[in-house]
Amino acid sequence: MTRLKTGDIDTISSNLEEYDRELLKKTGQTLLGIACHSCGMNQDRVLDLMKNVTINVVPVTAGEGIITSFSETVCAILNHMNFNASVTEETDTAGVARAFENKADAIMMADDNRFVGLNLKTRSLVDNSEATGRVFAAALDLMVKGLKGSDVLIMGCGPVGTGAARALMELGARLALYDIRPQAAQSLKERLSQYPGGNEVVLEQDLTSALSRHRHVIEATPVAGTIQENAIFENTFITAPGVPLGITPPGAEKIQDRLVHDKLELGVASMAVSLLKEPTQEQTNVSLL
Ligand code: PYL
Repeated sequence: MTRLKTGDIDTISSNLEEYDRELLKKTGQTLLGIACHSCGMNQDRVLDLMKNVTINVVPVTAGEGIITSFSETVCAILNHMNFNASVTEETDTAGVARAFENKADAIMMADDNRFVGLNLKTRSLVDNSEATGRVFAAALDLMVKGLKGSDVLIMGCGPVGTGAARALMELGARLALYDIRPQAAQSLKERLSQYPGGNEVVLEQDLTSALSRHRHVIEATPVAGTIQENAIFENTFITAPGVPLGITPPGAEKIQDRLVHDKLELGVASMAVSLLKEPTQEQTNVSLL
C-alpha cells in the first residue's frame, strides 16, 4: 500500500464542493451518492441514519507516524457528507479512550498497515482498501450506466483490486485480471470462484494486449504510467484508485471526463456509509453470544 504524503492530500479539504460537481458530471452522483451506491444503500436513508452518528478520527503516531493533515482531511470529507465528525486532540490509545469518553458511535484511524472504521455499537469493521476497491467499482458502474454483462479489466490484484473484483462480480460484470505478479492474479481468480460466473474470470498475461481489448478498466496498482495515451480509446472508461495515478499525463488529458481518480475521498466516503449498515441477523446473533 502506498503511504500518502501531505502533498497528496493537503488540497482535498478546500476542493470538496468542486469535486462533488466533477463527480456529478462524470457519474451522475456526488461523493455521498457514489458511496451509497457502493453499499447498496438508499441516500435518503443514509442521510437520516447519519444524524444520530458521531465519528471520531484518531491520529496514530505508530510506525512512520502522523501524516500532516491526514486526520483533518478524513474529518473534512466526513463533515462535507453531513456526518458529525471530529479529530480527537489525543493520539493513539489516549485518542481511542477520548472517543469512548465522547460516546462516539464510530472511530476511524490508520497506522502504516491498515486504515479502518470501527462501529462501536454494532462492532462492524470496514477496511479502507476493501471499501476503496468497492467504491471505485461503483463509480465505474455509474459512469457507464451499468456494468452487468460488461467486460472489466482489473489492473492490480492486491487488497484494493480484490475489493473492486468482489463488487464487480456482485454487479454481474465479466472480469479480466492482470497483475505484474501472475500468482497474485491467479490467487484472486481462485477466491472469486465462489461467485456466480466466477469460473469465467480471465487471467491476462500481457497488459498491452489486455488494454487493447478492454474499454472498462480499474487501475488499482501503486505504479505511475501503467496506462499510456495509445491505450485509451473514445469509449474507454477508467476508475483509478491506485496511488499514484496509473495513467500518464497525456493519457489523462485524452480520456478527460471518462476518468475518476482520487487519493482518499471516495474510500473515506464509502467507509463512513458502510459503518451505517444495519448489522445482519448473523452479526446480531454473534454479538449476543
Ligand atoms: C489510507 C491511505 C490510502 C493509501 N495509503 C494509505 C496510507 O497512507 N496509510 C498510512 C496512513 C497513516 C496515517 C497516520 C496518521 O496521521 O494518523 N498514522
